[in-house]
Amino acid sequence: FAQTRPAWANETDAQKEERMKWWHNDHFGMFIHWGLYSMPARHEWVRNHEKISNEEYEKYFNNFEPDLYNPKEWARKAKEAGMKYFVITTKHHEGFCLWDSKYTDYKVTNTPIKRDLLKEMVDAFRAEGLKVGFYYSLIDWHHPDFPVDHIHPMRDNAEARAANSKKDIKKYQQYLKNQVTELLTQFGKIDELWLDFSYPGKDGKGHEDWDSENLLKIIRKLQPGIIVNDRLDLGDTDWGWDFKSPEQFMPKEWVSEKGKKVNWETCQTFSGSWGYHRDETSWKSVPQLISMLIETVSKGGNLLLNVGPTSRGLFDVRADERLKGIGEWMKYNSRAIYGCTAAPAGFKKPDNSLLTYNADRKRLYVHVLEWPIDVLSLDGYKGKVKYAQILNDGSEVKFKEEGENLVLRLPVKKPDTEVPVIELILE
Ligand code: H79
Repeated sequence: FAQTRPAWANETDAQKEERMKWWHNDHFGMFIHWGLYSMPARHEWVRNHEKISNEEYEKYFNNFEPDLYNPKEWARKAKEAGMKYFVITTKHHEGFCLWDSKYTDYKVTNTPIKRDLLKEMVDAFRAEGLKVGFYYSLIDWHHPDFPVDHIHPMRDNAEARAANSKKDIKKYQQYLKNQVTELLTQFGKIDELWLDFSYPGKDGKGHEDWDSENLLKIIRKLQPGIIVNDRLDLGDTDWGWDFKSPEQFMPKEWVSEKGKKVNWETCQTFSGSWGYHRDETSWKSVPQLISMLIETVSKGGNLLLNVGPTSRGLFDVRADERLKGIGEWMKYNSRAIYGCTAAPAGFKKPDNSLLTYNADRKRLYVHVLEWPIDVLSLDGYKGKVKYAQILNDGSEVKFKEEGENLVLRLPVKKPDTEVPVIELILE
C-alpha cells in the first residue's frame, strides 16, 4: 500500500474530528455476534477449533430458524442499558451472510427463516435512535476462492491445501468489494465499520490479500461519514484507520501511536466467547461491567460490549440481567459517561476510584469503586471546586480545606447504586 497518504485521503484533522463527534460523545455501544455458530453454541470459532468441513457444517445452515427473533426487543434492551450504537456481525469467519447478498447463496434468505434479518435489525435499532455499525469478516472459511492458511479449519487437510493452487484470491478480493458495497449502499447511513482481521506473514493474510487500500477507498467514497477500525493491515498511517480496536483488553492508559493519543474502542464479552456459548459459566458481574465502562471513559476510549443471541433469536437471561443492571446505573449516572473523557492533568485520582471529566460543563466525576467509611480526601484540589454532589440523588456533599487538599464528608451509608459518583462542579 501507499506509505504516503493517497490522494483520496485528503481530510483535515478538524474534518476528522467533526466526523467522529458522536463517537467521542457517546462512548458506549453494543456488539452483537450472531450467526450459524449460535446453534452449536460452543464459541464462534467452533468451525476452526473442531476442524469442521463445509459439508459437516451444513446442518446448521439447513436448520437455522430463529423463530423468536424480535429485533425491536434487542434495540430496546440496548437503549435501556444506555448504549448509543450497535455493531452487528453481517458475516463472521464462517462466511454466512445475515443479509440477502446477491453474491452468494450462503445467506440467511436461503435458510428456513428465509427473511433478511439484517434489514429488520437495522430498522429496529435506528427506530430506537441508535447508530448503526457493521462488522464484516475479511476472513471467510466458506468462500471457494479463500485459500486455506494456518488458521483455516482445513489447515491440516492435505487435499484442501493442494486445492489452493486452483483458488484465485483476486476473485475473493472482488467478493469483498462487492459485499462491502452492498452493505454500504442498501441499508442507509452506516456509522461504523468493523473489519476483522489481518494476520500477515507466511501462510497468513494481510493488505495484499484483501487489496486493503482500494477496499478502503470504496468505503470512504460510499460512506464519507463512516468510522472504520484498524484491522486492514494498513500500518501506522493516519489515513488507514480511524480507531484502534483492543480486543478483550483494557489498555493501561489512553492508547497512543508514535507518542500521539489516538481514538480507541475496546470490545469486551460477558463470558469470553463472542458467539452464544451455552456452557460458559464464568460471567462478569454487573459491578465489574460498570467499572469497565467507567475505566474505558476515564482513559478516553469507547466500550463495545458484546451480546451473543441464541439460535432462537433471544438474548439469554444472563445477558438480560447484565444489561438491566448496567441500565439501572446509567439511568442515574450517565452524565458521568456521555460527553466525558479523561480528567486533565492536575487532578489526582483518589485511591480505589476513577475520574471522568466533562470539559464543556467543567465537571469532574469521582467514581468511587470502594466506598470509604466517612470522608474522602482529594489531594491538591484546594481552590478548584465550587460545589459537590452525589449524582444518584443530587444531594450535597460538604467539604472543607485541609492544606492543599479538600476533604469530602460522605453520606453515612454507601448510596444505593453499584458505583456511586461524586460530581464536582469546578471553578
Ligand atoms: O469476532 C470476534 C472474534 O471471533 C474475532 N474478533 C472478535 C471481535 C477474533 N478472534 N480472534 N481474533 C479475532 C484474533 C485471533 C488471533 C489468533 Fe492467531 C488466531 C490467535 C491464534 C489464532 C492469528 C494467528 C493471530 C495470531 C496467530
